[in-house]
Amino acid sequence: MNGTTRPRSHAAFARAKELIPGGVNSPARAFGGVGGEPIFFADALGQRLTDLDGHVYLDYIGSWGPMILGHRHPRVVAAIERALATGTSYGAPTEAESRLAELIIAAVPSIEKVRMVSSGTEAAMSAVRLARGFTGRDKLVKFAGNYHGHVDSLLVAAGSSAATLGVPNSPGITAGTAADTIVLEYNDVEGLERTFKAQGRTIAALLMEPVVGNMGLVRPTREFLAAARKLTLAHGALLVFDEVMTGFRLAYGGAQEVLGVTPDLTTLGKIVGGGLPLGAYGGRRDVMDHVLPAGKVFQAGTLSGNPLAVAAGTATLEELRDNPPYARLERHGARLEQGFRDAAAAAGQPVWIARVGSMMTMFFQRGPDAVPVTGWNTACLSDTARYADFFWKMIDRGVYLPCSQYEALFFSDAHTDADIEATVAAAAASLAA
Ligand code: HOZ
Repeated sequence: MNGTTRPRSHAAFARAKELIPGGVNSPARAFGGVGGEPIFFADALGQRLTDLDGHVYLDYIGSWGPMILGHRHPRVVAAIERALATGTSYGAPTEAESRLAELIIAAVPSIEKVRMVSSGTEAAMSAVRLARGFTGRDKLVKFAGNYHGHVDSLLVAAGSSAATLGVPNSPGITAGTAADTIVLEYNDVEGLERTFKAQGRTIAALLMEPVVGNMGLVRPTREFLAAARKLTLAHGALLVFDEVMTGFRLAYGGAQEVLGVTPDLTTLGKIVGGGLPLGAYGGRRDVMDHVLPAGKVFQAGTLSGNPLAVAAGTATLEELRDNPPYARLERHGARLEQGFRDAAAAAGQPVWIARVGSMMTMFFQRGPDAVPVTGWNTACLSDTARYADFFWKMIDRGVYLPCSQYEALFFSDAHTDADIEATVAAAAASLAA
């Protein structure tokens, strides 16, 4: 399967399996979608990862999104060190939290007030409770293959590792909880219209990834986004954008800036914490003021607004604001996309490639003609065995891609022109092999 040996990773995984379920603290990193054993890492710097056995890889995961500036960016490291010198957690408010809140509100078009939590999952869970508390309704609408963390009510037809590992509806989620979640196909305008016509008065929120990263990358159509906004407004439901992956990545203002659609609530994670555990949810002031203690919707957390995470997030956002990398990321993304497209064509491998900025997926397809991937019904037709083969061949060439067909790749501002060219060359060689 892969030619490179990694005895220290192998031993570390064997030990971890004895101590941690499946040997990992999150299933997305278990390599279940590509077979073989996960690689254990010892070091990360800039655009590179070094594994326990000393092999170096160009990193196209970036911790699944947060590391847009590359690993150990000097401005972020300095901010964490400064925060460290004054204490790691107070369980009390700090001025730094307001500074980060101000940055988030200035960046994200729809956010007027924001609450900090510790992960994207917490942000989604809290947004759901808030939407229900605000509207007094129970039902949620979500899309198959969209992933909003491991929140019970949203772990229905879920993407990411839930889809990769075959548990889109996890055991442990009660039938009652699942019954309050309506699952639709992404980009299906008619399905959306039918659902709101029939059940609009019971729907608290429509949750969506405005650009999906969790079934591989899938773009929304203009009509679909417009329908989502129009129907939620018409029926008094809240539109919630999950921008955990896309926030501060597709643009400083996230996907909503690029797409020109303003949701009622937005969930954030990953980049907002600059590589430390921090999530956030925010949106309309009148909705956010329902959160306790301003309002009555309960949500709390000992480490919410943790000083180290706030410092890392603040430094990351300030760097993105002061030195926007988005034009360079787009240029590199376009080159990567074209290079992968040419390599697949030369190898006679049918693919569907979807990309927005620095997020991209090459779906391996089975037929001779490319089939547009518009939602889970088409994403799930991918030739995952071919993807796995490609993944391992890229590993052997020092390129660390997502370990599942159903995850988007991310690259950083630290990736150079030469890195992108080396990746394109590795893809051409891997596809031809
Ligand atoms: N949200 C990440 C990408 N789908 C996965 C992170 C994880 O589950 O470890």
